[in-house]
Amino acid sequence: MKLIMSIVNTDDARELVRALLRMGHRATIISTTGGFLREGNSTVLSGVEDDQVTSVLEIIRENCHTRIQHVNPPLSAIGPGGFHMPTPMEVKEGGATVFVLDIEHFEKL
Ligand code: 2BA
Repeated sequence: MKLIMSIVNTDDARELVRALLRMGHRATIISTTGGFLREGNSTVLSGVEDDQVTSVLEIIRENCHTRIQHVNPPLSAIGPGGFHMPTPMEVKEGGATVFVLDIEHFEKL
């Protein structure tokens, strides 16, 4: 069994979970915050059998869209030092950052 953790744009998360459920998968949404932009995103957890991983990845691909954002760089990206006039930088965000983890043991108690 695998746990698929997908960090996605919150605007895509509901539709993604709907699509997963329609295809007979189970899913949980957690509200999360990106470390770099410090903006809200969503993490979708889905526990599946090994042979369903490809299907879930396909559903994620279809429902999560890449966005270009222009943001002022967070202080952590500027580094230590003196005065700095921030210039907006372009970041390509999403569609999804996906981790597929082996599950050692699964049990519903
Ligand atoms: P954030 O950390 O807020 O990052 C948002 C976007 O900013 C990233 O999009 C990337 O395009 C850019 N970015 C991140 N760190 C950067 C840096 N040091 N310099 C320049 N640009 C940078 P994505 O790569 O699509 O990531 C979207 C969100 O997925 C991230 O939000 C974070 O919450 C999560 N994520 C991405 N990679 C991860 C990882 N290896 N481990 C844990 N979470 C991760």
